[in-house]
Amino acid sequence: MTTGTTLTKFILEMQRSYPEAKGEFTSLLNDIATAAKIVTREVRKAGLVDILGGTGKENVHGEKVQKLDVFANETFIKHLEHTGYLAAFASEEMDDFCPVPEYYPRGKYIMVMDPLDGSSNIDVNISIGTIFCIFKRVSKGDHPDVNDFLQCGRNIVAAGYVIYGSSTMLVYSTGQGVHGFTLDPSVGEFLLSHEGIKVPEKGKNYSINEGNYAIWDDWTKRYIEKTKEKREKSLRYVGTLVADAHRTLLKGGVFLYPGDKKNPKGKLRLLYECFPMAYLFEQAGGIATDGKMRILDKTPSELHERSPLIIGSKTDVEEVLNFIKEGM
Ligand code: P6P
Repeated sequence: MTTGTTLTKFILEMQRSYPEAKGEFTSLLNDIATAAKIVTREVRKAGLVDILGGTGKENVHGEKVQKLDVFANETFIKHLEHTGYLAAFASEEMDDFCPVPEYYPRGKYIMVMDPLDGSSNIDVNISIGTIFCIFKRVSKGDHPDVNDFLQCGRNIVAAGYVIYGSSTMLVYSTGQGVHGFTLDPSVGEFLLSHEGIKVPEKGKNYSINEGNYAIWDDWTKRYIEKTKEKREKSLRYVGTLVADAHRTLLKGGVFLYPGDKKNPKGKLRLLYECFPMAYLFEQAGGIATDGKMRILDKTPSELHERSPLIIGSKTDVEEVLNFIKEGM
């Protein structure tokens, strides 16, 4: 399809070419896009209004909650709960899952999200993002339950992210490849800019927080030392998963947030950070692993479970897996 096609037109065209694709995602993705435009408006003026700084509260992970986190969480829920396609939400910003209010129709999907990933970077004007993925409910009847969220990654039906960077982009997949749309603020529309994204077979960057060197497992130290010796890759690390993943998706290479001696499960959350990125990287021909198993083969035992994450180009991630095997 031609660059510049609107998100709505693209989804409808895709629906026609994939008879099994139904209209549900058209409405959902359009409402996600609307919420993303509203969050963009606040992010773009974050330095000017009293939306910076913390709320003084902490989220379930003991991390200070920035006001924009709360705003983003509320905005996405408000624009999606009425659609009749979703039955419940889970979010980094909410301790428990949140059913759609009973005065709205509860649909057959549930959505998990990190409404504002990288929020510690807001105050210094570094890219931040929203990450989401969608599952079909497994519970029957009116009331969704936690098992709707504790599903294997293979059950994901759609995933994506919004990156609030030099431009705002929506990148998503519903199982028919990965497609990127860039917000044109002059018309207020997301326009097709990256159709059929494929992760390059190999890339020139590695991405990891080297500040954790002292607590890395031996294999991580050996891999990074070898990578530095070979001088074939440059270190790029933003500290916002969406930004580091987006660069890796487009340019190739490898992003690692591995487990370490202090946190064997790593820092990132399986449900709304690792799963969506794993779904997208696999749809784009890349690999997503926790170092021992495919991320999408995992099943969380609780909403905010953490997991090591290694995503990127096939050749580059396979090289990492070889270092892990040698260390066994
Ligand atoms: P560190 C942001 O807080 C986040 O959850 C991810 O977006 C990012 O990849 C990671 O944490 C950065 O963690 O320990 O390198 O600051």
